[in-house]
Formats: sequence, structure tokens, C-alpha cells
Amino acid sequence: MNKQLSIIGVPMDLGQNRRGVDMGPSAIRYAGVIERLEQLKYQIEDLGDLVISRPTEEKGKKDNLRNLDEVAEGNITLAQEVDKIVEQGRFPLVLGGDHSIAMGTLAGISKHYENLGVIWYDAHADLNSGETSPSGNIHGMPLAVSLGIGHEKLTNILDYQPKIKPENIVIIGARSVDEGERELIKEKGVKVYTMHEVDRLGMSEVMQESLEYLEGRNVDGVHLSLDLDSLDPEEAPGVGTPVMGGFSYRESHLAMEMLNESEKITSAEFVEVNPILDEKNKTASMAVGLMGSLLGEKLK
Ligand code: Z70
Ligand code: MN
Ligand code: MN
Ligand code: MN
Repeated sequence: MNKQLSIIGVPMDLGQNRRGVDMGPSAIRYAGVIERLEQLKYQIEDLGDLVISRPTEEKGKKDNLRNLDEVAEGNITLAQEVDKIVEQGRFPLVLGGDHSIAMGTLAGISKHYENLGVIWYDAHADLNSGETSPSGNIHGMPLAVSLGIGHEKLTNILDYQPKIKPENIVIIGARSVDEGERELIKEKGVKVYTMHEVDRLGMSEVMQESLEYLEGRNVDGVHLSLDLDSLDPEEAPGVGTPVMGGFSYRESHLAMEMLNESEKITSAEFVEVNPILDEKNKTASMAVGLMGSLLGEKLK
């Protein structure tokens, strides 16, 4: 693992319509992320939180894209910062914020790779566009946008597209997928382990297969995009969009440990922590626990 790590917080909540997820970076910091990773001998550069424009009222939903201009603007800023981090040979760790920020993160990272792989650990597929979205929430669109599908203001962040190839993606934990997303998954051949498949195979097998799959694709880096709503809301209630039947903290730990052992992960983001809906900051604490495992915490 690259021991030079840069942390950046993105207080973005305009990609959906429940306030509070903009406080995610503060909650994760409060849960001790820096101290936790310092113990693992990382040399940490804390870049603080980005300034995200914060309209207090909705800025319209033209083309079924809520707050399009503000979300695009914030993601361009994030993309530029992440670009610099990777340029300097450092590992970017991005703290969300709603999942719309994955568009900016991937834009900044993928420039530096020929064939980036992505693990999308989420209850959702985030493969909507303005045309297919039931909500108009851009946090349900970042994976499609990264494939070059969606509004030009989003797909063309940092002036190139697409950011990733559909066959270089593995979605793990999907259990709430919209009709348009289902069609796109089929059409593009995106690899998906639904919750049903994780239950049948077990997390260990799913992670092993996922890593082998990406290796077979000859990826030259793997980005982990982890939406905390992948976890069960009984355990992690502090998320914007709770969906019953999620992962346990324990099996998610196993997933993170296996990713660490693979030595394939080159960047990561943890998103959708909403402290307003949380209980005693436990969702943010779980995020920090999972980061610890991903980045090499071991019991022996
Ligand atoms: C739904 C939509 C979503 C995250 C919810 C939900 C999408 N598919 N994504 N929470 N992170 O509105 O597009
Ligand atoms: Mn998501
Ligand atoms: Mn989700
Ligand atoms: Mn959400």
C-alpha cells in the first residue's frame, strides 16, 4: 500500500434532497480517522474540506437534474484536487458528502490510468441519468456519468470522457436498482453481485471473484467507492437512503481486509454518512473502522 496518503473532505449534499450529508466529513473526522490511520504508519496530508457552494434552497431541477450547476461546479473543484494528489504519487482518500462526488473523484483519478478498475460497494447501482432517474437526484447517477452517460456538464468534467469502461466495474451489494439501471447493466455488461448473490456465495467468495475478475481485465489500478448505505440500516442508520437487508459491519470488514491483502486498491472514497440521521456518530465510526481495515489494520 502507498503510505503517502492525502485526505480530502467534500461537504456536498446537493446531489440528493435530504440535508445533513454535507456534515459527513466532519463526522468522520470526529470519529478519529486521522489518528486511526497515523497508527498504521501512513504519512497523512490533510487537505481539509473543499468549499462547496451552499444554496439553502433548491436550485431547480431542469432536465430532471437537481442542482445541476452546483453539483457540477463542486465536482470540478474536487476533480482538480484529486488530480493533483495522484500526480504527486499519493493515495487519495475522499470523505463524502453524497455519492455525486464520485464523478469528481473518478475524473481526477482516471486521467492517470490506462485501464482503471472500480469496486462500487453500494445498495444502489447509481447508473441513472436525467432520462431514467425516478428522483432527479444526481447521487443516483455518478457511475453512469463516469461511463459517459448523462449531461455534458457532468460527463465532461476535466474535459475527457468516458472515465471508466463498463467491463472494469464490479458493483457489490446492490438491492435497490431502478428499471433504467437494470437495462444499462445488461446492455453494457456491468458485473454486479446483488445481495442475493452475496448471500448465496458468501462475502469471501464474492471478493475473491471480484478481484480475479478485475485482474482478468488487466486493470492498472482499482478505486473503491463505498456508499455507507451498503451496510444494514440497523447497524448504520446515519445514511441518506437507508435500504433494509444490508451488509453487516463484520462482513464489510472481511471485504476491506481482502481488498487490503490484494494490494490492488489505489484510491478510495467513503460517502453518504449523514450524522443528523445517525445514533451517536456510529455510522461515521463504522466508516473509520472500515478505512482502518482497508488500509491495513491487522489483528495479528
Ligand atoms: C435511486 C435514485 C441512491 C445513493 C440513493 C437511489 C439512488 N436509484 N444513491 N443513495 N447513494 O434516486 O436514482
Ligand atoms: Mn451510492
Ligand atoms: Mn446507495
Ligand atoms: Mn443516498
